[in-house]
Amino acid sequence: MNRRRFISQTSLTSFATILGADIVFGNNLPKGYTPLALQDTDPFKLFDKDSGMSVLNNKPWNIEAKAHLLDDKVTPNKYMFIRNNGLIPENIDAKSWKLTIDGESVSKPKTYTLDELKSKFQHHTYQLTLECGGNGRSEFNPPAKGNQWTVGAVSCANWTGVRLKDVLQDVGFKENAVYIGYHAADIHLSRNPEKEPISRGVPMAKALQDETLLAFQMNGKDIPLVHGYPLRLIAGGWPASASGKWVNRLSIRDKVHDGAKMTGTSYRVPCEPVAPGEKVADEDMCIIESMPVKSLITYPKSGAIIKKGQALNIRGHAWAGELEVQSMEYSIDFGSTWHSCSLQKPANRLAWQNFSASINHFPKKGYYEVWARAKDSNGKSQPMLLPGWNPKGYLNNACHRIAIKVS
Ligand SMILES: Nc1nc2c(c(=O)[nH]1)N[C@H]1C(S)=C(S)[C@@H](COP(=O)(O)O)O[C@H]1N2
Ligand SMILES: [Mo]
Repeated sequence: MNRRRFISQTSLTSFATILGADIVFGNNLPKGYTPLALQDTDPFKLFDKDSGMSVLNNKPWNIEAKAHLLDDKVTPNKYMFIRNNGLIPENIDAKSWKLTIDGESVSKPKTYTLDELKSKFQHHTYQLTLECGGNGRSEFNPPAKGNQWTVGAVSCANWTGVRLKDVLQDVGFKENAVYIGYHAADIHLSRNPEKEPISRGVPMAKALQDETLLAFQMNGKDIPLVHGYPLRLIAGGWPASASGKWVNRLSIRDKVHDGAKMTGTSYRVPCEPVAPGEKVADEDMCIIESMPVKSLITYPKSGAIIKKGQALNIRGHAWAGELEVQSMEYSIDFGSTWHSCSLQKPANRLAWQNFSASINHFPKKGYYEVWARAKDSNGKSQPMLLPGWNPKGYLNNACHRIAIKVS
């Protein structure tokens, strides 16, 4: 090999393939230099997302949907929000990917290759709601630091994988097991390999549910890189931070997992309501478990105009963490009176439910808002406006509202 060539012949060939043209003076490219045309960080192209999505941050990448983009019953990749705490892992090789199960409460640590997981255990597919604990954060006052999610950090895709419980039972664990904690291949923003961007988990009872998966497919295809390829933990109905992407190690713990973002104000809220802005002692903070009841009007888009006498057909989804949604209502008079929507059963436990209504009682021309409100199977409804303030702005499940003009 000519020593004057700064860049390897293989990377030159692969650059040329991606560019669809030969790099004429390619042999002069300095080592480690990526041609400008390949430095494209257009996130929509990079992650195969719809250009209507909103980028909240690019380091790390955080991208959300808008309500009307979430109209599909099963969320396609192009409308799925991205929430990263660190940098996306580089050079993933699914062939050599391994998952190690260890921890204080494992009977004996065990490592599986991805192929072993796929061939040894039965596959299951569930449609599962994943909502970021911080979805809706932008509305809190005093404001909470972090990505200013509006309503679009929620998805409900089909996930295929093996049941975590089948794997945990195959490995074996002690009676004192209380929690599982995930470890993943993503990179801390500081690039310090000793630090993990995030390492969360769930109690054993959640880990052992039928729907808790070690997933390798999303919507029938390999999981897209940004969503956790090649292996992801999925714990539907809980803050999506419990669903570790790029998982390569699971620890069976004899105590509540104490990984990155399990303590302090991360994914924890005051156990009892506090006044907005109040300081909360560490011991008065509780880990978020099942997400609260919530809903989203996905059609029409806010700002729609209809003619007087014309019916307004609305539709959307409702979900309630571990619970089912019992009923769904809408209001056109700022919450003074409510009318029922028709509500479907979920595709399976922990999937969102579709609702619809035909509204034909707008009394006259003018500006209206349609507010939607879901009630869970315990009889708890969404608050009309903001729920309880908390330091990091989690769990805003206020009613979704769209503007309508009758002309
Ligand atoms: N390894 C790893 N897993 C992770 C995260 C992360 O940064 N790294 N973010 C978590 C958070 S906070 C959320 S809301 C979801 C987002 O999943 P998505 O990007 O596939 O929509 O992934 C969770 N799993
Ligand atoms: Mo999140």
